[in-house]
Amino acid sequence: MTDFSEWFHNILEEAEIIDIRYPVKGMHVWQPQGFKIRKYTLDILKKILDETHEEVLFPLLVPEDELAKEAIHVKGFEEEVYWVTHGGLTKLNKKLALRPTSETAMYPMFALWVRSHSDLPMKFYQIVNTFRYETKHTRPLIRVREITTFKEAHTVHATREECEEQVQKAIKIYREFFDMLGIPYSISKRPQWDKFPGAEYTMAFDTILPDGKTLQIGTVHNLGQTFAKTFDITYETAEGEHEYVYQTCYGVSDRVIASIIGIHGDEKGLCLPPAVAPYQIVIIPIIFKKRAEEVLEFCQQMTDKLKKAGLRVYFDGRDIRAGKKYYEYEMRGVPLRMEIGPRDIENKNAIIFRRDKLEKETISIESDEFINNIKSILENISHDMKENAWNAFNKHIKDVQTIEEAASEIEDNKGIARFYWCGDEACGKELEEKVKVDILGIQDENAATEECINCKKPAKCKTLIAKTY
Ligand code: PR8
Repeated sequence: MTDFSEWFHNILEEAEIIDIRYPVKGMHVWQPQGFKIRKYTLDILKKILDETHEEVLFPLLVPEDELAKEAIHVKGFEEEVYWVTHGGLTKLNKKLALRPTSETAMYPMFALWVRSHSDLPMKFYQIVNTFRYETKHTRPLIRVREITTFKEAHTVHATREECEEQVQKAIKIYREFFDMLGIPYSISKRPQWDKFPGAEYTMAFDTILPDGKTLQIGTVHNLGQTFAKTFDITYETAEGEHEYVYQTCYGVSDRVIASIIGIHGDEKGLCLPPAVAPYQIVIIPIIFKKRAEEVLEFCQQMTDKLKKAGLRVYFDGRDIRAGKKYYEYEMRGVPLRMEIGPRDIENKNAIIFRRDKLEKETISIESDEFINNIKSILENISHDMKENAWNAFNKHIKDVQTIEEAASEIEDNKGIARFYWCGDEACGKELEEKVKVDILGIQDENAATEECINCKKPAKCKTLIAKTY
């Protein structure tokens, strides 16, 4: 695709994902097709989280004094907060913030909930909208001012070790989630100057969109005891002592949907993983003048059978050219199309078309065994889409030895360059300036025998750099 940004805008409109004409900058309307993709995506995440977390729902409004309590946190968000100052015509005594994220809404309550060591760990999540007055260029689903699909998890632990373990568990959860969507990612520790405000450190998932820019699609923050001390969240130990808790939080947003669309899509439009496709199969009758009724009836029976087997199926019996329907469902990214005409009914066959490979094959529908065949084809589609996306991603990550090589890797090969670095902030910022990129983060911290690509001092780690959204 030549111009990703243009392609992305067009497909959001044509496939009726979201309508960006809503008259507030950075805020958009989910349309039925988009809403379904969003729903199935969230269902996957909720299923994983529900095994170990409990879902809650906190208010949208945060009192000014609570928001202001954690100094580093509030500093990080001060330019992004929307304020409610009036109730009708009455000026409020205390301004209320629209949550930019929910630490300061939740943690005063956690202080009330956590009593003894036996209450811990606590693991909660909520799926809500959050508001950030982003000053950087807004983009639908990618950088929005109302994040409509903010999944935030917050956990509370008795010890530093457990908290550290939770960071690893959260990384595993997101790995599983992104793997089910076939979205490739790199995981790295953000440099100190780019961590979440108030965190000890931040682990981030980044993917690469087709224009070569990376998109942060999820973050896991180790909050240590920073917020516990600010909000006085303590527990009583078995020995009767009062100790501060340790905390983590982690989140993903609408960007996950942007990635599904951007990473799997192609010139023909969307290509949706079966797990989140509003319809996994569309059935198209091939109608000639004769036997039209019979074909329509057969297609309806086929639809009912597949639906009964738990698949999401749509039967398009509209009286328009089949070719027009093909075009539409290819653009909408339906993973499988099934074409059935009079001759197929006679031969007990159907033609199926895979959206990901754009290939047709004939399958037998003689016995109900064919339903398992269809299910395994859908599984193959998920598998192949994931593999395809990872192959493309891996081609765009290169280990480099010099700054020139890093620059040309990012300019020409459009992706991520990886090299040894000293870990020093001044050197890192100089590097970002020289290559006109951002440091994504660090990986593989044993680099004692190597030297920094920039200042030539002993290296401490490998770092990833890229142009970012
Ligand atoms: C937290 N607190 O808030 P985070 N538009 C779309 N997606 C966005 C935007 C935006 N304007 N800003 C951030 N994201 C922690 C963890 C509770 C949960 C996405 O963390 O500020 C990014 O993918 O890092 C980011 O990784 C995620 O939200 C969480 O936001």
